[in-house]
Amino acid sequence: MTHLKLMGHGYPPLLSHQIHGVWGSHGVWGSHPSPCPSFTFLRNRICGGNCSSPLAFQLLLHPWHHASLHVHSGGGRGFCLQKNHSLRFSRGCGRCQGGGRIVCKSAQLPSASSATSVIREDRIDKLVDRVETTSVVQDWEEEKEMRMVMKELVDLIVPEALAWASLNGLVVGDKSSKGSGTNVGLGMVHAPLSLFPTSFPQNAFTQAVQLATDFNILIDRVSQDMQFLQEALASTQKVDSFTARLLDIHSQMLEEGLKQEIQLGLHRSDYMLDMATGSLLQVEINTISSSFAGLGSLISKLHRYLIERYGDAFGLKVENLPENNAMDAFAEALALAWKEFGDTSAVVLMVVHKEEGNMYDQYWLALRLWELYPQNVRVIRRTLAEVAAEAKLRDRQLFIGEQAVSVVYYRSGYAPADYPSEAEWMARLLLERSSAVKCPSISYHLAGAKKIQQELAKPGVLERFMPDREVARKVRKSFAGLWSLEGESSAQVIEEAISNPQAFVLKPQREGGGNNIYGADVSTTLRELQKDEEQQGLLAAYILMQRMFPTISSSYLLRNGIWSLEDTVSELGIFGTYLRNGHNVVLNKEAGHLLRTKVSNSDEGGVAAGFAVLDSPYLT
Ligand code: ADP
Ligand code: HGS
Repeated sequence: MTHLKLMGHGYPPLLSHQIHGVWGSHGVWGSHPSPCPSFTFLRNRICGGNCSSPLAFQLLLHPWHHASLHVHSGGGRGFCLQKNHSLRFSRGCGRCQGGGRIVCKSAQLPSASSATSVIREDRIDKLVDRVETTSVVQDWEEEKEMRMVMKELVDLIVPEALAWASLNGLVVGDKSSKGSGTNVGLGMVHAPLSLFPTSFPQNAFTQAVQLATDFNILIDRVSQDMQFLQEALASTQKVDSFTARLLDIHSQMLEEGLKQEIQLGLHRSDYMLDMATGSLLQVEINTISSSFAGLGSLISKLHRYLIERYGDAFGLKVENLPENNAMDAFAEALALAWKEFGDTSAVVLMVVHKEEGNMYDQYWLALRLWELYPQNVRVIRRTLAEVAAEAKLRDRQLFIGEQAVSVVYYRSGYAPADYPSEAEWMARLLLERSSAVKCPSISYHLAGAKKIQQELAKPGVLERFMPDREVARKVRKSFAGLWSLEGESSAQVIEEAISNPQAFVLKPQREGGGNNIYGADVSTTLRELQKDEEQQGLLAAYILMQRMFPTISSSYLLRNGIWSLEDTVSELGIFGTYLRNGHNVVLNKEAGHLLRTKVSNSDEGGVAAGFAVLDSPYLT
């Protein structure tokens, strides 16, 4: 049995069982430790990371599996697996040594665009040639050679990517630069990003996209069932003061009979492709301050630019990149809400944090709102504290100073830290009492709570809001395991979570990242909360969720100008826009997507929180 000399590099075993899954059956690769990242990277590029991709492995498993495999993208370059399992970088059909079977047609090299790019393209050619003409990757030395080449290729492309990001506003505030979160235009750095898109199965992507309008409707219907919201959150309210304050505003609106006729939803439903079940499962739906519709659209554009320019070298094609109109779709929804309100002198109020590292994602929406609509809809930015100081109501019409406001768009107000004093709570109440279109209204905010996600997963509850059986079946299929920790019925799952904590995530009613409990801390916390009656009461502040383990890919992650090749997992976010005025649904759309990629051994996943980077899906 000949082996690839890549063995013994001690890479995490996680990957290998995938390989076992496919190749073990032939006993050819069974006992290998997983291959090195650059091989993983190549394998992912060859068959898009999902080992179930039929073509490549069927060929490998085909009785002639010792015959070589030759796969390459339109650019005529690619990799081929030789009879002796050695890896060979090849360009163009018929140049695969060792009598490989050709499986696809070759294509012309793209013409170089400018002098520097000619040099760059030429340099890339040389690098590819160097691999191609020197030798096959037969041993560790050759593997090092291959890594060197990949490194040089990436080193060449990174400056182009960062130039594009800087020139196209794919930027965030540089945390290391003082004042970058308050002084617009100062202390910017490229957003954390993946250099190349990450493969994502087309069918799972389509499934997520097709759920967007259903979740828009579900949130709207749940938000209108005041009793359901109050009852579902009643026990949480007793032990979670933040949720209690939000519920107080909700019941105050009920008491005062103040109804918000126009409802605007700018949602993002996040999913993971769970490797064990192969299912697309919902992590959560965000109904407040869903971020990265702006920068998410730009990372898709950056990847399209890089693939148009360098895709051939990596066997990547722009056809595999889905369009992403999130930025303009959010601007459209805000403009339509502004129009529905019907006061052309009014502005959109964006409620923001005092310090905001992600302000450019927000400014992009404001800019598109101005550029895309002849009425030149203006956006003003205020913190909740500034609203407390400047806002007033005249017959429920909201004014900031003398400026009438028609739409209130929250990019803060979703965490306890956003309400450091009563003033911020008074400001939230005033805004809720106003006639302005709130995004979200207090009922939309509560409908996005994790406790509601868990309650909807209970048998028959979702179906109450989604009577169409087919739609309910489709939505429920995306639900992961979700459990309440209250009452007798929770005893068994709590036991299970204590004995097998790795398989669960404990979630409080919080948003914004960094709040969940994972791994051994799940059992520690649950044991703590079971200590005595008083502690047990606190269980109502949490929900328990099945832990998902997404498919592992490998990506070039770029932070602060430095790249690293990592084993990664990704989370797909699908944006949804929804606008209803009374009984008239003005807008109900899927509004683009966001892929966030993090190193595979990270529990948390936020970009702003520093765990993940912006990415885009490469549909396979
Ligand atoms: P938040 O509202 O604070 O962002 P989330 O529920 O989205 O909370 O969780 C934050 C991150 O934690 C997610 O982006 C994801 O990376 C990870 N995560 C959350 N739930 C799960 C889960 N069930 N399985 C695996 N990872 C999870
Ligand atoms: C903003 N800084 C969210 N929003 O979308 N989290 C990530 O951009 O306005 O970092 O990965 C604020 C939540 C994913 C973002 C951040 C939903 C924010 O955290 C707003 S509540």
